[in-house]
Amino acid sequence: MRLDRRLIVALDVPDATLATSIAKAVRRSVDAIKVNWPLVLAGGIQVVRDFADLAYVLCDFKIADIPNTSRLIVEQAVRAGASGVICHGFAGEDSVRACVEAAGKADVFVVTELSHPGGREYTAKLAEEFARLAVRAGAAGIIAPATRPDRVKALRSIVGRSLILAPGVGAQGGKAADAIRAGADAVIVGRAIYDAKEPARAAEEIAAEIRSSLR
Ligand code: 3DU
Repeated sequence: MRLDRRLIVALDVPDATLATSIAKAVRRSVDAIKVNWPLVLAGGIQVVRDFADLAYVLCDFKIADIPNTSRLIVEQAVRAGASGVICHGFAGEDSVRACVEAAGKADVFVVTELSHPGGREYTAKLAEEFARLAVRAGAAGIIAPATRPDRVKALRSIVGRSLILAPGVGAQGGKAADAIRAGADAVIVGRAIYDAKEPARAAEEIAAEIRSSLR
């Protein structure tokens, strides 16, 4: 995964036409487009095919099933054009390994600790284990909370040079610069970009914040 801007847009817009126009507007300001269930359920898997012509598409299907079902989901995502997929660590090592095997050349990212307050209840308690599991299973990286930069830092010490993508910037209260300084390779931003009056401008502003945090 090439991370020049260190910014990934989460297009949780349940309208394929609107999502496509935002994708076209922001594509030069971001490294990837993350697609989640709201958009795929509204627009079908065709949205992944369409976006794959524009950018690296990261399918955030938060796969958490038995290995066979996990494999079948990853195969469909990759067949549609996904360059990366997201699975949960809590489904266990055999399920994560099934995702990595089915992904082939595509990247797999493992969710460790969810970024919302409820993420502290259960996922935080095992986040380090999920991070270790991700490395062992050969995943490209992990998903860690931009809302808690201290946790990004702690997880970085476990995953070494594996990638860390951090959602929770903007609407959830996290700051891009803080997450990057804590060790995230890129931040994932949804509402602060797609709900903005000018999404391209909002993305550029976040990219500028990231650049300045690196000086
Ligand atoms: O809060 P935002 O609108 O910036 O969207 C964040 C996106 O990242 C959204 O698609 C959500 O499902 C995903 N995500 C998290 O927010 C937190 C996680 O721990 C994992 C994924």
